[in-house]
This record gives sequence, C-alpha cells and structure tokens, in this order.
Amino acid sequence: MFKNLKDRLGGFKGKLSKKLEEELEAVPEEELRREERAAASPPPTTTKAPEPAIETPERPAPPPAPVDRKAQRADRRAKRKGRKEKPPRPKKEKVKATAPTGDAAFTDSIMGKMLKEKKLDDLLDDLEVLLLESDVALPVAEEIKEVLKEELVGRRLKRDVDVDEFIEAALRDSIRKVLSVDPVDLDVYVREHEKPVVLMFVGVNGTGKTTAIARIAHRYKKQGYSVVLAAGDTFRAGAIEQLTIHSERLGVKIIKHKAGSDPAAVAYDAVEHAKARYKDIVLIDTAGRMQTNVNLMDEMKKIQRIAKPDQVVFVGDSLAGNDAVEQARKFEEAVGIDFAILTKIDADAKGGAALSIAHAVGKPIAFVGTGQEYDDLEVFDPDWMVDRLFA
Ligand SMILES: Nc1nc2c(ncn2[C@@H]2O[C@H](COP(=O)(O)OP(=O)(O)OP(=O)(O)O)[C@@H](O)[C@H]2O)c(=O)[nH]1
Ligand SMILES: [Mg+2]
Repeated sequence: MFKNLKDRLGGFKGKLSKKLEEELEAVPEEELRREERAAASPPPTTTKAPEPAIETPERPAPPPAPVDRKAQRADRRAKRKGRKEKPPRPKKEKVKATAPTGDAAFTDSIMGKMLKEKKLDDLLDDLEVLLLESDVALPVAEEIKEVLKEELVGRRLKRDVDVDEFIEAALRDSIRKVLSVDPVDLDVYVREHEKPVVLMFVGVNGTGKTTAIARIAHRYKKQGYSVVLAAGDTFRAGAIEQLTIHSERLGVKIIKHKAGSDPAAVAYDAVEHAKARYKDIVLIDTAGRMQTNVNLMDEMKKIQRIAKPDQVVFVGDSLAGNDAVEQARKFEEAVGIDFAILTKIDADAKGGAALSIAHAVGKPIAFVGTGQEYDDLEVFDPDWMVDRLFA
C-alpha cells in the first residue's frame, strides 16, 4: 500500500536532512567557536528577555567546555548510514529522550543550522516532482511544498536536533494539513441521526460502489442496526443479482424492481419500506456513470431529488489516481457529495488519490477499501494515512 510514494518520501527525507547536516559542516570551526562564545555571553540589551527556545541562554563566562563537534557530526552521519561501528563519543553525553520537533526544534541562536532559501527551493521542487509522479494533484503537491517551506525557511535548527526526525515531523505535518478537512464520523452520524438514515452511493463504473455498500451494510448490521439495500443500478446486466447475493449473504432486506426500470422509483420504495418498518439505514446502489455523461448525471440528480438521501457518498478507485480526483470534483458539482470512500488501496502503490481528494474537493475520505472481504473497510483519517507513509 502506497509503496511508491512511501519510498520516494523516504528518499526525499534523506536528501533534505543530508543538506541540512552539510550546512552545519559548511560553517568553519573557528566561526562556530566565535558564535558559541558570543551566545554564551550576549551583549547587554534593553529589549525583551531571551526566549526559552534559545539553545544556550545567559550562561556565564567562561565559555562552555569545547565540544568535539567533528565527532558529533561523524556520529550523526554514521547513524544516518546505519553503520555498526561507533565513532568516538563527544565528552558530554547528549540526553535526548525525544528529539524536539515542530517549533521546539528551532532556536533564535545564530549557531543553529539553517538551510538557505535557494537550496531549499531546489529540494522542494524535487519534492513537488515526486509527488506529481505519485499522482498527487498539482494544487495538493504545491500546498504540501508551501507548508513545508514555511516550516523551514529562515529558521535555525537547534544543534542537538535529530535532523532526520525533524524532517519527518515537518513532512508529516505538511501532509496532515492537506488531508485535514472537516472529518466525518459515520458511526456517530448514524447513531445520532433520525432514522432511517439514507445513504446514496455514486461514482464511475467499477470503482467499488456495490462492494462498498455491502461492507457498510455489514459494518452497521454488526453494530445492531437494521439495513435495507436499494437495487438502484437497474442499468447494468447482473447488477441487481450482484446486490441480491450480497443481501442474502449478509441477511439484510433488498428492495428491487425489474432490470431497466426507473432507479429513482426503486430508491423511493426502499426509503418508504424503511420508514414503514422502522428500519435504521437505507443504502442506495446506483449505476456507474462517467462524470462526462450529461444524461446519466441528470438521472442521478433525479434519484437524489426523489429519494432525498441524507448523505451522498462518492466511491472512488484509488488506482485511478488523478482521475479519481477529477471524478470526485464532477460528482461534487452535480449532486454535492458529503464524503468519499476510496477503494482498492490495497493495490495502490502511488497514494496520490488518497492524498488529493479531500483537499481538492473539500470533503473528507471516511473509509478506505483494503481488500476483498466484507471486513476490509477501514476508517480513514489523516493520521492513518501519514502513519502508513512513514511506517
Ligand atoms: N482489491 C480490492 N478490490 C476491490 C475493492 N473494492 C472493490 N473491489 C473490486 O472491484 C470490482 C468492482 O467492484 P463493484 O463493487 O462491482 O464496483 P461498482 O462500482 O459497483 O461497479 P459498477 O456497478 O459496474 O459501476 C470488484 O471485482 C470488487 O471485488 C477493494 O477495496 N480492494
Ligand atoms: Mg455496482
């Protein structure tokens, strides 16, 4: 899952942290000493007190014991390369329970590591390219780049920060930000909403709508709800039979009409049935349709007008990458989607759609399909995605 994107992000992280390390090494030893002495006895000033983030606040003269900086750097390089043999440790053992990340990783001290904007820009362009190659939508790739840049430009890292960890935290942050739109918790929604809760599933052909419906039915049946399926794909041969098989396996009611009949009427009947029998949830299947087919998009609008679903669920195939994002946009324009389910991520190496849909459409991904079984439906949230990318 997301292997391609994960590997590339790992490579980028390595390059960026190497550059940061080199920046420190580029500062001549003599200069570092001078800066260190200056920081140890700062000139008297009438302005505000030093901030707690400063690495070496108001230490009295004499200057601090010289630290074996070469050894420190060698140590860090060796750690990066995963070498077994250890270079000589610096005299003072560093106590680093957890490396500072985010704002805590920065210092106002002139001794910190800083990456010049030009060098950073070049690296961030590499990041953008690798994201685009992983099918991340352009505005999303740009946003990730910008957020990361804001985190880094003109700021100096404390010397004891583990650069690798710091870069990973900054990358995680920037990705989490683009994934964060108002989340949806369908379990809470179903629990608190007036019954029946009506969900209509839309998307292009073969993305996994019918399978997603079966999985959602399974999920909520397990939670004790009564579920009704509406066989609203009256168009594709075999679609009604496919949903009927799921209803039998799952032991849930199905409302169906003849093949070729009006899908809006099927959906309406299912909702009426649920109301009359006090059922909790109605799941409306619809035929797959290309977002460019005006007639079929109009037919979908009619189902929506008549069945009045509480939530419209866009089902996207993660393997479609950027296309899935474009489809989501078009369905959003046509019927206004409430959230997305992204299927087949078990087979998706790129991860672009998963990263892009929420930001591009402004609607969250609520679940992802992770395999072929009824249970292969996982709740999606930004941390879930970020953890998989950096696992
Ligand atoms: N690997 C994998 N396959 C999936 C997943 N979800 C669905 N599929 C497969 O995708 C294929 C299409 O699934 P359907 O549920 O029939 O798709 P649909 O959107 O209803 O298709 P149409 O009704 O033709 O528009 C089936 O073979 C499913 O088994 C998933 O999360 N992972
Ligand atoms: Mg179907």
